[in-house]
Amino acid sequence: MNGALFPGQVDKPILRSYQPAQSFSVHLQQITFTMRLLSLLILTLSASTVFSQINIIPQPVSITQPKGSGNFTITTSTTIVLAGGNLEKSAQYLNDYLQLFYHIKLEVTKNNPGQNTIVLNFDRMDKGKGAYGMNVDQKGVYIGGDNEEGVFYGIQTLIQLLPIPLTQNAGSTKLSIPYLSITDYPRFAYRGLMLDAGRHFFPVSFVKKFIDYLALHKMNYFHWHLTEDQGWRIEIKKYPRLTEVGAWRNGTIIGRFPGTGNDGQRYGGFYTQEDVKEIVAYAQARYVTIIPEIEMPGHGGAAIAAYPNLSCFPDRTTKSEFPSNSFWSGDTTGKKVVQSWSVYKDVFCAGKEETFTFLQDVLDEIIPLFPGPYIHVGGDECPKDHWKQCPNCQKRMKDNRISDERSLQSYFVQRMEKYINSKGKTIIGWDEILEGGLAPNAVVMSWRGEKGGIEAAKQKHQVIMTPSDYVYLDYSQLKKEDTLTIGGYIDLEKIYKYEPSPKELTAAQSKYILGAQGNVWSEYIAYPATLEYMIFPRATALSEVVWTPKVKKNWDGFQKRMQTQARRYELWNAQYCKACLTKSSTK
Ligand code: TNX
Repeated sequence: MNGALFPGQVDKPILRSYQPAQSFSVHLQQITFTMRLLSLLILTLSASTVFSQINIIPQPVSITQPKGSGNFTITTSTTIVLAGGNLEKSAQYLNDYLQLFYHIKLEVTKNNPGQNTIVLNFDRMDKGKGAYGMNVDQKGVYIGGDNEEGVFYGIQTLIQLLPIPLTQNAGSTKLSIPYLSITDYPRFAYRGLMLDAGRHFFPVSFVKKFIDYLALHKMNYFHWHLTEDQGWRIEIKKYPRLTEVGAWRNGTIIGRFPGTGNDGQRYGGFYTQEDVKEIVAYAQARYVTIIPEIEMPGHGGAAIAAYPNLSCFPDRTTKSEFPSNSFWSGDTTGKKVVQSWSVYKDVFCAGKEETFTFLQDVLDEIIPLFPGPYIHVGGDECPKDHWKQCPNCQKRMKDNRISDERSLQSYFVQRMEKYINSKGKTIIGWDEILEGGLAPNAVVMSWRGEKGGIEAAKQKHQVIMTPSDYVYLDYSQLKKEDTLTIGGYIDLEKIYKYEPSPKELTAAQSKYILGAQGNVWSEYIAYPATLEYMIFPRATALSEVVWTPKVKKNWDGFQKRMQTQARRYELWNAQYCKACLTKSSTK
């Protein structure tokens, strides 16, 4: 990582929330000034003492503190001891964090000097991936992971036990950690966030930051939505037009759909395969698995703009599919990358062999790039209008005795699943893939409520819960939101209280619930700063939903710990919704 934690970070003061109060007279100005001096003094004094309390998010399974408290202090002479193998990357992560935010670097060694150490080791716990134990006493810090992930999560907990400096230049912060013992492991194996890079493109540096945000919350899956009607975002060498043409649109609607105009700005971007390799390695060092999503059969408009034959009707213009009063910029002849939001009828043709050849070729380049077990094939929001009119699709149905277009979608997904399985990977699809019959090994992402997830679990399919009413991070988080969003309303309490394991399932069936994920759709999120604002603090609440045992969750306790977490956001220089942290009926 070599100082790359939060790439692109600029070294500026983090106390952006403490803006000077407005003063109306000289007298008032003086009072304000004195008060600011005083509060600065209090804040400075408290920097080295008060904020070393235990405010860990997600809340660990168990924390105990010995009678007669004490503190261990990390100094420049503290060493990180690698007592187990393959832990260099975790030690490096800790060192990078210490260096970036506390300006100290510790020696990493395999010899244990016996004291003033941070020991990284393995201890059998039989609590699955990510389990760890931790002990802080006069000798130092001991982290025993059941596995590598566990050690990494122990380090995340250690990071959260450090006092939080008030500025990023706080090399003088005393790194005292209270004596304690922690046993901890995740409730769910799947703890994820999805980033939509299709509607808006996010640069490599921010994708890395997003992965850091996952890691800092002990989350382990990054679902990367890479293709959309509004942009194709990954280089495919065999089909260069995907990024030459498909990664760019001539404009974007202004305001909420259907918009008030078009900004007329050419917009786009894509990740090269080299970028992807770099991001995958970055994620691996943080025990984050990336799930690439290549959308099919719907949401393929950008690919169709690049290769019109993928459409049932290559000669129909893209614009002709939209209402005549929709806002477009630039040339509107032929197929075009879409400039507006919503669902769009020009989907991949299910009748042509060419479509399957294309998608298999794309997957042939995608699969070797991503070492994780899953490929997401989308499957959502695929209007069947074209398939109903298309002679090729109708012939396909007749030849294969497919009764309706919904079943044709099943044929499509099952065929692609077979191909992906033959390459050793498992598919994930949005819950629409249940319609017309589920592909045999598919994992279902339940987004239209929990119904699809419940049904899939009953059919013994694995499920990731991501219901739009609870975990859509593109929805508003304040009643009076002054940021343009897609609408909806999910406040911090609602997401915190989300329960991913539905009561409709028996204990045996609920084993199929792998976990949950927050989705960041980016129609109305064009910039990293807006994206941070939308995910924080809600992603922090979600981390506790997926990690902490149900009985340990506590809304009041969480809100208290959030006060410290907000200071961590400040430390990281991350945007967040400040108003979401105050109890107020006017929200
Ligand atoms: C539904 S969730 C979609 C996305 C939109 C999102 C907006 C899902 C599988 N499809 O295409 O961006 O709503 O909230």
